Amino acid sequence: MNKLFTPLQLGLVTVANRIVMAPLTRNRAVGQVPNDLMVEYYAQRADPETGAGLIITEASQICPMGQGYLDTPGIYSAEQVAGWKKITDAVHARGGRIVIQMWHVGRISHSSLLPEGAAPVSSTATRAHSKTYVEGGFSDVSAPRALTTEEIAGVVESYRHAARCAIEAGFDGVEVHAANGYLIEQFLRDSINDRTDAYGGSIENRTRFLREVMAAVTDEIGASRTAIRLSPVTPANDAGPDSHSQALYEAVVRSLPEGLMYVHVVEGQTGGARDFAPFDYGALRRLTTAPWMLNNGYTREMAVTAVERGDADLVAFGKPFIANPDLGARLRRGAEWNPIDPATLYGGGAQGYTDYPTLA
Ligand code: 8OZ
Repeated sequence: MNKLFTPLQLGLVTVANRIVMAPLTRNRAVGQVPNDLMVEYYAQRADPETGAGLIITEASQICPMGQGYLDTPGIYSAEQVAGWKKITDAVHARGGRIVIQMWHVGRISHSSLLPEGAAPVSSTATRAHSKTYVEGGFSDVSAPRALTTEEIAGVVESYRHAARCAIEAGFDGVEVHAANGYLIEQFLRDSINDRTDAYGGSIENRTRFLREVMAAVTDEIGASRTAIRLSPVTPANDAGPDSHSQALYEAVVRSLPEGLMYVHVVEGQTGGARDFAPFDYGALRRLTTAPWMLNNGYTREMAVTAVERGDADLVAFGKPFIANPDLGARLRRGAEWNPIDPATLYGGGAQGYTDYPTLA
């Protein structure tokens, strides 16, 4: 059989195949709490025979200051844990596996979304040239303030708390979102991080925040239930290129705790050109023994080849899973994929969310 459709051990759990539903922001969590419509959406994609071997949830803020867009879910309160529990139960009842993506947006936010209209926090006080989605539509992001050295430990503790909440909610693990120009990447890249304390300057210093987050999360729930997502060259959310991308991300991967559930890498520009900037992803991979997940614009043929050749252990599909709840069945049969409706990606209700057709 084609290796894409064969099982794999990921930490404490076995996934039935190598097909992963990528994290996808959908903005249906009104009040930041997962709801029944979201249960249906995830359940539709959970059966590994027809859907994904592993689902990664949409990015979910670890604390109120971690939110950057309207109606994204959180993973820090009892009410949110209860909402997510319905989703993990529904996925597990269908034989699926699910991890939650833990997110702090940093400077990619707007004061109207934050407690008491606060300014977003970041590694820097420089505003990003980026937009976010707030009540009433798109808006420029707000000017951030730089976290003080003393405050950083509190943010790390928010990651720890969110990881504990995720396990209480029944998730099989967590994926730390260290990609796409959000808080962790705002610390990693010298194009953004302008600090002069122990969290800025050298690669050793710029990776410190991520190392502390990974240490706290793995201490709380174990490395076998902890994963990470990286995007070494993406320009998403005004993340300019680091002056030494290859060296930076090799240092990142070298610094990761032993025995992670998996490492997830976005190749190129998130949702765009795979060859956006030169980068040796194979060299990154050789630095870890963790299962290796690749993402960005994979076709069936590319995914089959990547797993067959061993370039990847798992392949994550984003937009195809939005438009095709039965993407797994379509991949098995070599069937066509439904096209995506861009108008219903962010916000709204069931339309363009739970009503995409499956094969007869
Ligand atoms: C699209 C819209 C809003 C957020 C990411 C969490 O890029 C996101 C995101 C994507 O990682």
